Amino acid sequence: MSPWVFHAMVALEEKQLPYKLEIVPLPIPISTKAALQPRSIIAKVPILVHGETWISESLAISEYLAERFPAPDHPRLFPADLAERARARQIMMFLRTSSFALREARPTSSVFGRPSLRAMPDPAREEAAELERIALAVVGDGRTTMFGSWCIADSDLALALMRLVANQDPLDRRLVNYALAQFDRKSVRRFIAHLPTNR
Ligand SMILES: N[C@@H](CCC(=O)N[C@@H](CS)C(=O)NCC(=O)O)C(=O)O
Repeated sequence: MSPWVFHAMVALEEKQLPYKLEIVPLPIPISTKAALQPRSIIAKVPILVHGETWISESLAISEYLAERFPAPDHPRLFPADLAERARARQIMMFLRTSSFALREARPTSSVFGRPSLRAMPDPAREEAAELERIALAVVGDGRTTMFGSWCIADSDLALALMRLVANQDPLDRRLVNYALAQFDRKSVRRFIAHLPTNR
């Protein structure tokens, strides 16, 4: 149910890399944290284990995969164009450092599990409006990807917008279509199939 695990798994799926999933309970038990810390340093999920390399922080994971398994031999995660890549990172950093009230009122579990029945408090509503403004600035013309082709920032932005779509909160129709198109990607469908509730 973690948006950051979602990011890492979509990255692996889009790269078409074989992987084995090990699920840890949330919050992570103290003993598990203690066992993870010597290797991943920051004991939060997701953690990518590749040989002797243990990396947490979702963006560090997708950047590692992008550089370790680069195009053209492997599908791209980040735009080839430098300015587009910077824009993608800008959006992903925004999604990781903001919208805390919205995330609390419309948690990831309300996207992949049961919708939240609570009305949105004002701070969450204001953050939803800011998210909508930003999303319209990057995909407001009805496209289903931010740039000419998919990038990993599309999946993150779609998940943020799905907090509103899944809970039937008001959202510009173009953004609803964008989020639903993104959620129809094979990588996202495979993430959803992995969820304990769907197995
Ligand atoms: N900024 C991190 C956030 C990772 C994070 O906060 N993970 C949470 C789950 S959503 C976690 O592992 N929490 C368990 C804990 O702190 O016990 C990322 O992008 O990966």
